[in-house]
Amino acid sequence: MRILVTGGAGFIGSNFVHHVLKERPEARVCVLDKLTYAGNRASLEGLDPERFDLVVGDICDEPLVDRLVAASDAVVHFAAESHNDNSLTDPSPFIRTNIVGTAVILEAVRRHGVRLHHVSTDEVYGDLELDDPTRFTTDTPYRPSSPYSASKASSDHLVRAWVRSFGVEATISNCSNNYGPFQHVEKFIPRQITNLLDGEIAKLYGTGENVRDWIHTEDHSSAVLAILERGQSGRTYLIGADGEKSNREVLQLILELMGREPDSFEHVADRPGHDLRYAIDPSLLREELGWRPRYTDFREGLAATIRWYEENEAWWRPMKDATEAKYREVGQ
Ligand code: NAD
Ligand code: TDX
Repeated sequence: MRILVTGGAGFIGSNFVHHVLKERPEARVCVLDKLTYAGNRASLEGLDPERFDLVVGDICDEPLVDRLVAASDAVVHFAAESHNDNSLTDPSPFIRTNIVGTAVILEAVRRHGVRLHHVSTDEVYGDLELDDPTRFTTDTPYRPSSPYSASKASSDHLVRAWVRSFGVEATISNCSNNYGPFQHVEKFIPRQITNLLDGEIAKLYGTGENVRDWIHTEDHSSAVLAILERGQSGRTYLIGADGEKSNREVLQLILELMGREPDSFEHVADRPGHDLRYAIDPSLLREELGWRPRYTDFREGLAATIRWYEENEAWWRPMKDATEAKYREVGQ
């Protein structure tokens, strides 16, 4: 199988590329990635050049996408602008890449009859109250809050319209918050770890009571592969690993694992429109496809992630100063 992976030089896309090449010895992968500030060739090092190729380009480039899709058996679409905070400073790249780029991919898979898996987020469902006993299901109405989540919601709607109107063969997954190695230092967990490694203080938005539902990126990759191979076209699968934790809990675990005092962090300005709680009900994925997460011990997964950042400073150092400079401008 020849798989085109968009956004394969990003955090989750690169994990998926390594995962698929390891788990499916017959697979070949072509990555299409623009290498924005979030893309990194170094995340794809060590792959067999006989089975792997990186094309540096934009998913909005129609002739390029057409050519690459025509040469593929399936497309797994990860490419996106992915950071909520950036979407609050400048939404325009989110509209272009996440909405227009997805439409370009849909038109190409339609022309060439190629199977698509579209990677999306639980944030399309908005947020839940802290004491709400329910979790997100595929029946939860869309209610996105930020320009990022609204652009991802738009892309999901486009995929469903192309399935229904044009018979495109596509699946969608909406996953909860990922953690693990190779995540950009703008995101919550790597930002705190690298701040502490730099002798800087950890930063908690607002009260820190906001809850995220954490899943290891390896588990996200295994779920996407299961859906790609065995999911039913037209279906949406929610991916989650029962990992609900408040930001304060996660931060205090990082502080403990890194040998710091539990109160050695500061509260900084809250994110405007900050979603309170995400929680995924992954029953369909478990029941229909028999998928199970492997990284069920969050403490252990977090400790391994901390070790990875300790041992791989060369990977994250080049992006750290520019990231913190952007946060300083908005008081975070
Ligand atoms: P990331 O920001 O780490 O990586 C995004 C990648 O897309 C980068 O390599 C970037 O260079 C590339 N890209 C951006 N614009 C492009 C364009 N116009 N053309 C080609 N390539 C482009 O993001 P991530 O965290 O790995 O997220 C990957 C996908 O998973 C996204 O679609 C995101 O919405 C979704 N998702 C992420 C999470 C999470 O916790 N990070 C959770 C659920 C869903
Ligand atoms: O320094 C920080 N301090 C802090 O308290 C940062 C960077 C974040 N936070 C909070 C905000 C969120 O409540 O931590 C939580 C997680 O923040 P992010 O890492 O920015 O993730 P989030 O906004 O939840 O979105 C993530 O999960 C869903 C991904 O970035 C999205 O791409 C995905 O769709």
